[in-house]
Amino acid sequence: MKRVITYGTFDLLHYGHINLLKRAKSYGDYLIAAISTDEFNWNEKQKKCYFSYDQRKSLVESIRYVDLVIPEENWEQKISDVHKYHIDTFVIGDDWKGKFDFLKDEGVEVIYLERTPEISTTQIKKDLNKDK
Ligand code: C2G
Repeated sequence: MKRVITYGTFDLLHYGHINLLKRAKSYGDYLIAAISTDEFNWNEKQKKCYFSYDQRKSLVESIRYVDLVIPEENWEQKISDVHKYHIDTFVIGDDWKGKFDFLKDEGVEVIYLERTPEISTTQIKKDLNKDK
């Protein structure tokens, strides 16, 4: 069984996220999605989410491509996660290209996938504010 992992905030879940998760799953048989906690988002990514961690978790858990959701609490956990969950492949969007190549030293295949153009949580918020 090939095991894949990916990390993200997944706020205001949209088709760009779904495209990523669908393609990530195609690299194996079991996909883990590590979702950034509210604290990690605020402290490390200065992101204030619309949906709480629990809400984002329940949304991502309902996606057919996702087999398990775990919390992402810090930048460092990726190295322990790939061993703890016996991961073969790490997948993330190419906005992170090169940032996680260190996982190759852990024997993990690292894949950066092209982001879905035009859509982003930030864009959704901007568009909704425009209509006010
Ligand atoms: N994504 C995408 N296309 C978009 C928007 C997002 O492919 N139009 C991908 C991102 O590249 C990422 C995943 O969907 O792989 C989740 O996106 P975000 O929620 O924005 O995740 P991010 O804040 O980049 O967190 O440790 C890694 C970080 O937690 C990644």
